Amino acid sequence: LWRWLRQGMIHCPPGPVAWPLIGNAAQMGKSPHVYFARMAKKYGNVFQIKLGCRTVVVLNGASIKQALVKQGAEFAGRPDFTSFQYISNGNSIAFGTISDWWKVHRKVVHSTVRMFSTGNEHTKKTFENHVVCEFKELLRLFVEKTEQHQYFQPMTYMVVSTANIMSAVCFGKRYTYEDEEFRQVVGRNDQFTKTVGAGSVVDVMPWLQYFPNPIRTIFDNFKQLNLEFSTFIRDKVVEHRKTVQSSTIRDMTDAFILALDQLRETAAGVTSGKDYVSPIVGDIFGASQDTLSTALQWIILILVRFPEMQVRLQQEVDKVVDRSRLPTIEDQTQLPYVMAFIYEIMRYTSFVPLTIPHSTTADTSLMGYFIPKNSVVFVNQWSINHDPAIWMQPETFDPERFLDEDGALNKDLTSSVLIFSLGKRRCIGEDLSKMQLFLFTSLIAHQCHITSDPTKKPTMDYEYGLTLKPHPYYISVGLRDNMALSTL
Ligand code: HJJ
Repeated sequence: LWRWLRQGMIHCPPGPVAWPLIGNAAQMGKSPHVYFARMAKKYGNVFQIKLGCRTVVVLNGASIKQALVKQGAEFAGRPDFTSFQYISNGNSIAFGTISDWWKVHRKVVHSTVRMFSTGNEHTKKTFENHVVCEFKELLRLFVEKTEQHQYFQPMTYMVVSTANIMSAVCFGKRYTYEDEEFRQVVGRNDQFTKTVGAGSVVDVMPWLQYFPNPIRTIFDNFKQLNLEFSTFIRDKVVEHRKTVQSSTIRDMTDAFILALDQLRETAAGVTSGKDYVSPIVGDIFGASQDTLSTALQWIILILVRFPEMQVRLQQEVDKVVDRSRLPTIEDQTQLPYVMAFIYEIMRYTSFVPLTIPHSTTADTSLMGYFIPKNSVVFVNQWSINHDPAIWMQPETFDPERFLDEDGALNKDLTSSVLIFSLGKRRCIGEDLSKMQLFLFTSLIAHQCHITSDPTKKPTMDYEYGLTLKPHPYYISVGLRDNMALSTL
C-alpha cells in the first residue's frame, strides 16, 4: 500500500482546506453531521478533515457498509481519545479498543442482554412487565403534574423512568422521581453526551485541558460525573457479589458476575485478568438510559408537534387492543403504523447522528483511498437517513413511507435506517430498544393524549453530542380513561 501511495497510484481522501491549530473545527458549527453530509456532496462519501491535531476520515453513505461490514476488522478500533480514558476508568467495553478478550466479553454481554430481554417468551414477559410498571408510574406523575401546573417539562421524569427500567433489569430496584442520588447519577446525560460526541473539543485539542477555560470546566464536570457514575455502579456490584447464588439469578448484575467468573476459568488464555463486571454493567445501564430517554423525549415532542399522528396511532391501537387490557409485545405484528412511527423517529431525528468514533487497526484502503493504521474514523449515520437517493423528501416526517399499499411494514426500507451502527461494533441493545420503544409508544397511544403549550410551540432544535438532545419543552397529559391508573 505504501509503495502504491508513493507511486501515486493511490491517494489519501480529499477534503476541505484546514486552518492552522484548529483545522476544520470551526466550520462544523452546531450540526457536524449536516456539515459532513454537505462536504460529502462536494468531495465524495469518503473525505478527510483536520480537527485540532488529528486527521479524521469521515464516512458517509455507501462507504459505511463497505468499511464496517466488508472490511470490518480494519475499522473496528477505537481512538485513544482523552475523554474515553475517564469512562469506567478507561475500562469501558464500548469505548475501549478491540482485542481477543474484548471479543469474548462482547459475546457474553450480548447473550446476557438477550437473556434479560428478547431471549425467549418468558424473558420477554418479564421485560414487558418492567416497562409497563414504569409506564404506569410515569403516567401517574404526568397526570399529577398536569393537575398542579397544567403545562410542565417532562424531560427529567423521562430520564428517571427509562433509567428505572434498566435499573430493574440490572439491579432489581427502582427509584422514586424525588431520589436525589439517582437523579445525580442519571441526570447529567447532556454533559456526558457533549463530551464523548464525535468532534468533541477535548479529544481533538487536548491541550485545552491544561489551562482554565470554559472547555476545561465542561471536561472537569465530565470527569466528576464519571467518577460518581462508576461509584454508583461499583457499589451495586459489590452488594451483589456478597449475596450472589448460581441457583437463583436475581438480575443482570448477578448474571454478569457468574458468567465472567466462569469465563475466567474456561477462557483463561484470553482474559486480561481484570474484573470487567462493573464496566460492563456501566456500559449497559449508561447506554440504555441515555439513548432510550432521548428517544422518548423525541417521541413525545413529535406527538405534540403533529397531533394528527397521535390520533392515527390511537386509531390503530384501538382497533387491536380494547379497553379491557393494555397493549403487549404480542400485538406488535398487528400494529405496523406504531412500528413505522418508531422507524421514522429513528430516521428523521437520527438522534445518534455519528457513531462512537472508530479507528483503523491496520493500513487499509477504502473506495480507492489510502487510510493509514490508527486513523480516526467518523461514521455519519445521519447521511444515510437523509439521503435523497434512498428517501423521498427526507426532511419531511412521515411514518407512511415505511408502509406498502396493504399497510404492511416494508422490511427493505426499515432495514435501510441506520442508527444502531453496523459490523463488529454494532449496538447490542437493538432488539431490547425496539421492544421498549414499541411498548412505550403503544401504551402512550392507548392510555393518554398529550398536548403542548400553544404559546410555547416546541422546536425541533437540539444540542449536538453522541446523542442529539431536543430543547426543553412543556406538555400537558390527559387520560383517555382511568383504566391503567386504577390497576396500579
Ligand atoms: C455511560 C450517560 C455515563 C457510561 C458508561 C460508563 C456504552 C449513544 C451510543 C452509545 C452509548 C454508548 C455507551 C454509553 C455509556 C454513561 C451515559 C451518563 C457514564 C458511563 C451510540 O454510558 O451520564 O454517564 O460510564
